[in-house]
Parts: sequence; C-alpha cells; structure tokens
Amino acid sequence: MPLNNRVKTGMSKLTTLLFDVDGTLAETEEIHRQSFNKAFAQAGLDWRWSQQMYGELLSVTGGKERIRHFLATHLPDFTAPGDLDEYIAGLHAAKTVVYTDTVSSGQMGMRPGVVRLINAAREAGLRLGIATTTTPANVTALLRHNLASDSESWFEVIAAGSVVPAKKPAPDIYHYAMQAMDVSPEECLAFEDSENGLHSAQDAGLATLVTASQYTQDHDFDGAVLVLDQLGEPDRPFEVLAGDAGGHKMVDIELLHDLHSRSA
Ligand code: XBP
Ligand code: MG
Repeated sequence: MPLNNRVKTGMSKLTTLLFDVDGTLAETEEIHRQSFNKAFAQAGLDWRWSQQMYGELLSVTGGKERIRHFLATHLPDFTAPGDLDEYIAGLHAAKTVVYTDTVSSGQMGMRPGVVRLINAAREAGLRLGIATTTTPANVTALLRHNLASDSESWFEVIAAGSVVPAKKPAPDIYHYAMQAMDVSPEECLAFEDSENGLHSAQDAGLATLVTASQYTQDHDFDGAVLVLDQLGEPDRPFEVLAGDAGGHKMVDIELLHDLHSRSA
C-alpha cells in the first residue's frame, strides 16, 4: 500500500502551493515605500526613501527591521525621543495604517495570472498557504480588497510577520507554514519574487517558482525551478527569464505538476 500522497515512483505528489505576498501576489512594494514616507512625514521627520534607496533597503526584510537598518546605515547619529525600539514600532504602526488604508481602497490589483492560478488550484483540489514577511494586517487588506472578500479562508495558513523569530531569508516562515498544514516540502511548490524569499524557501527544502518583480529585476534567482516575468494570462504570455517552461505560455496546473516532478 503506497504511503499517503506518495506515488509508485517514490516521488511525493504535488498537493500544496505556498505563496509569498509582496511582489508575488501583487506589486505592493511601491505602496509600502510610499506608506513609509507618509508615516515619516506624519512624524515630522524629513526622511524620504527614494525608489533607489528603497530597492537597497529591501535587502532587509520586515518593516521595523528595515527602519532600524536605515538608521544604522544612513543616520547613525539619530537619537530617538525615548526607547528606540518603541519609536521604530510607533513609526511602523503608523505606516501600516497608511498602507492598509491604501490597499483597502482596492486600487492595487493582483499580478497577472495570480487570480487565475489560485482559482485553478482550488478547482484542482490543491491546498493553499501563505508565507510572508509582511505584517498580517497587510495580508488581510490585500486579500479582502484585491482577491475576494472571503479569500482569507482559501488559505489554510497565513504565516506572516513576527510569528517566527527570524524573517526571510531564514527558512522559519516556510517551516511554520508547512508545520501548520502538516505537509512535507516534497509535496509543495513555493512562489516567490526576491532573493531573500527564494533563499528562505530553498533552505526550507522547497522547489520554488520565481516571478521577478518591480524591485527584484536584478536579483540572483539561481536554484529556482523556473524564473518568469509574471505568471501569464491567456492573452498575455509570460517571458521565461531562466529555466524550461516546456512550451507553456502561462503557469497552469499542468505546468506546476511538470515543474514539481522535474524537481523531485
Ligand atoms: C516583503 C517584506 C515586508 C514588506 C513591508 O515581504 O519584506 O517587510 O516589504 O511590510 P514578503 P512590513 O515579500 O515576504 O511578502 O512593513 O509589514 O514588514
Ligand atoms: Mg516578496
């Protein structure tokens, strides 16, 4: 009697898709950047993160960690009014309000192919999870107002932010998500957009499909099972940046099974 979810060839069957959020489900980082700048202005600070600076600061995942990194590398003489951690947390909370208000307006929209693939995965009976560095409230706003009002329930786990001690590129958030779903890496595929995200998924043992995003065009995606410019739509084929898409023009369930079997 073959083991549960294992086929005769000894490979695990693909049962689960794990999605990153920022840059993967939607091009959110530009809204994050603008939200940080609005929060700084609200606090009376003259800090302004340009797109170039933000692209560099994104090497540090987590908004609070990113602010701390910015101070350490650009304003080492800054003295917070009171406890620095509390001050940063206050700035980040204000930023999260700005960000969730913006995303809740529904103007964001998901990246090409994301809604189509998630719906196809649900119809195919694949299990869905989220593994992200961002703040949980940000995920809720994005899913409710840019995917479907009940779409949080489509994901068996929404592993987000500080539920784990170490953020991406550490694998912790993917370990957390797989543990919550009781799945093994061998039956999953991960979807990411950045080097940090790819490293996190890889170190968790996950085959990973990458869609490069606005701030990650120049990232090194070595080791991804496939690198694309986007997931594709029937009228908008993807561009393969690295790997073999087997003649497919958009990411569909058949291609996912092919990628999974090739990565076994
Ligand atoms: C991207 C991140 C997050 C966002 C900002 O997360 O690193 O920090 O840039 O969100 P992922 P917060 O790609 O893993 O979804 O300010 O809430 O951290
Ligand atoms: Mg990302």
